[in-house]
Amino acid sequence: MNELKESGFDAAKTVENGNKYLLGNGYLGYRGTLDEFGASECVGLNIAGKYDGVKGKWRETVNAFNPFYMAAYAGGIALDAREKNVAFHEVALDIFSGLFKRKTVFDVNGTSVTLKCERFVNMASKSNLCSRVIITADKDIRLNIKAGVDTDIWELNGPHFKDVKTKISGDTITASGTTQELGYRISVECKYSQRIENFSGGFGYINADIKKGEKFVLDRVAFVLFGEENADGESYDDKLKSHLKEWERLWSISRVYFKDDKRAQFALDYSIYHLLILAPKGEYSIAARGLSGQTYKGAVFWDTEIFMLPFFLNTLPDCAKNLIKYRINTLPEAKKKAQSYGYGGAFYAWESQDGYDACSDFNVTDVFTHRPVRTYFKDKQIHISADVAYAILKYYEHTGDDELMLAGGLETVLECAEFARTYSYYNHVKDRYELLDVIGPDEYHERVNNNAYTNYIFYNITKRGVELYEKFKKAYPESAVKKLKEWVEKLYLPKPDKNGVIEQFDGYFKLEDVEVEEVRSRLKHPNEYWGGSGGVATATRVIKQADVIMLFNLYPGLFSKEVQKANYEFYLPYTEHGSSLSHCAYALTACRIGKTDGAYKAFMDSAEIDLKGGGKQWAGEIYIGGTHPAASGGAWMTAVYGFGCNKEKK
Ligand code: IFM
Repeated sequence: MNELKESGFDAAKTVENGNKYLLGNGYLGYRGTLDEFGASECVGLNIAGKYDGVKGKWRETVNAFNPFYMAAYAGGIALDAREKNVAFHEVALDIFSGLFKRKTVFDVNGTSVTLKCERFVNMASKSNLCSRVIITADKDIRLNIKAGVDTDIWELNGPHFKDVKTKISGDTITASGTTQELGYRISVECKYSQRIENFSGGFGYINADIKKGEKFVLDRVAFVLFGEENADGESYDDKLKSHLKEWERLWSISRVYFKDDKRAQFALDYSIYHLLILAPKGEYSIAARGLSGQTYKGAVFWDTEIFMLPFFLNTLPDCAKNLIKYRINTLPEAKKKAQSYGYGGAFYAWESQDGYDACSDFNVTDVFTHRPVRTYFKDKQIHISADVAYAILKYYEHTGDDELMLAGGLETVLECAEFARTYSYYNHVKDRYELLDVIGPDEYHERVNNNAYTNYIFYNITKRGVELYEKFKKAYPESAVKKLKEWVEKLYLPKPDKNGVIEQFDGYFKLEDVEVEEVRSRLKHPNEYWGGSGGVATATRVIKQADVIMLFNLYPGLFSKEVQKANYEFYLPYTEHGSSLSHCAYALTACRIGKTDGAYKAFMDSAEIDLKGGGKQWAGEIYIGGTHPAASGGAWMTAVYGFGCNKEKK
């Protein structure tokens, strides 16, 4: 199956389909919305890594002006999928060629009018996106089209543009604006294949009489440009050709095959599609909600290093290098963050916007009181630094890129280790270092001591960093390495108990022993936040996402199968999978311990999340919807490292 397809129009699916039918080229993302839609239907042209903050609101990535707005009328009647005169409506996404297609047939007072649209974000370019509209009718009819660059854009924390100006020059409409905070001058330019009349405020009109059976074609070739950048003069067909060629190349190196399982094959292909449309075209990284909009502030989380990087390492190593360089380039900010808390080394941003930590002290709003809730993700989710170091080491393991290690790679690893060393507490009684007051991957339990994931990952990245120092003998002061060596030997690693279970953090076993559904039944509001100081899960064993289980995926060789099995069986009933990162973590572990059914189910939950419009949409009153590229990356890892590498059956 090449296409994702859906017939009939359902207004309730507008937001979900915007995500599901998303187009992208690693730099620009265009949501799967219809030509006649505007800001209220969440039309979005999201730009990777271009941030702006409006005073008093969260800083987020910028959505550019929409070049493809169009309101068409035939015989004076609107060609709008929301109207009653729709005889047929279908949208499709061809994931092998990155083409969005739409076909709507209207009954215009007895005349059948067909509106077709094809759209792509040019994979062979950074700044280009194109649309072709074809209108036909079974009787002669008059067309009036209002089209232009819509400057009224969907924004979560905007408006981001000031000094918005629109102009027309020949067949090209341009809208430009300057971002409020950082002063980027962004222009959206759109070249029309039809004459535009009566231009005003970004829109113009195209009038045409079409004969029965004749095609009216409108091509639009658009660019998102910064400062002095220029558009080129290529046609829609030229652009389509290079776009398709690039998609062919990408699939030739990235497809993974399932034998005799069409549903799993499509889910995996769709996951790979979502990773490919995010492959960075420069030294920037991937946001947690990809290019589907401004959710999570367009910020980069550990999702990229731990869940997406493996795909890029194995398919597009240059993109993997870009992801790694993004972290090396933002080392100065990570050092500043560590210093600001009184620590040494590098404490990476929990929600990175070019290194700046966009994570708010109040990242959730309470649904009952409507008050911001103090969350400690930014201050205490210290494993982010270990995740970054882990990714650099993984990259090195795959590529043997000594140059990158010498150009900041090893320094970054050691700075991350140094941060943990300075963060740690020496327990005199037990003669060991402990990592106290942290948050592990399970965000429902804040400010805990000795989270197993955190301690183990810091231990391992430090050990490896120190070993590599012996090889390179450069890039870091020897005295600091000596301290790290001594420290890591005494870093406490929670061991499996008599049942083989590793306690997620000190005291976890003493929490109320109830499972997910019991805790869910205690909710008083569907969007209530489960964690933090007063959440329903806080005093219980119920966890948001894979935590100890995630550790096994990073270091499968460190733990016996029996231990992995014991923990899988223990933690699964307590795991809410409230994060899209969770299913794949269980899927991977399930593969290693021969839980074939569990692995398959968890794989599908991960791979189909955006096909089904799954995942939580709200954290308290904060909208967190969008695509879930970490789940796509996790699905890919499960297929390759899980199903592909584990032969053992249940
Ligand atoms: O990084 C994740 C985190 O682990 C759970 N909350 C959502 C973040 C972004 O996906």
